[in-house]
Amino acid sequence: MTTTARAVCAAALPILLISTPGAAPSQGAAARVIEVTAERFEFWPSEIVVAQGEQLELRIRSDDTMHGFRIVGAGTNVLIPKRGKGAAVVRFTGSTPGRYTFECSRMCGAGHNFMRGVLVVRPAGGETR
Ligand SMILES: [Cu+2]
Repeated sequence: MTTTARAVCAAALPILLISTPGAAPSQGAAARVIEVTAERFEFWPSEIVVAQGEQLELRIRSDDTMHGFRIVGAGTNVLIPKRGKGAAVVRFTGSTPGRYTFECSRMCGAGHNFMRGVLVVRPAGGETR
């Protein structure tokens, strides 16, 4: 089965800038893909951890109705089609370490305001080797 609707948002974020640090110019600069499920009233996983400079591609699907996915303060806001109608794809590079809240941006019911999670950008070189 393939996705029917695919909203691709190559997010240009003030906080999570799309930038490739002048290293690895290899063609294999593939983003790490994380499948995210949205359903009343939560995202799973609700915590997404990315290393600073790492490229990430979130493929967000709904398990029920339409939802939204917004990264607070970052300008990212996409619509997640309802179950079976495909995924919303958000790509970005975590350029600035920190914790960023993401939340549902489309009213989906009584628990809408609690539908959120956190995106953690870990500083590079913090705990390697
Ligand atoms: Cu909602």
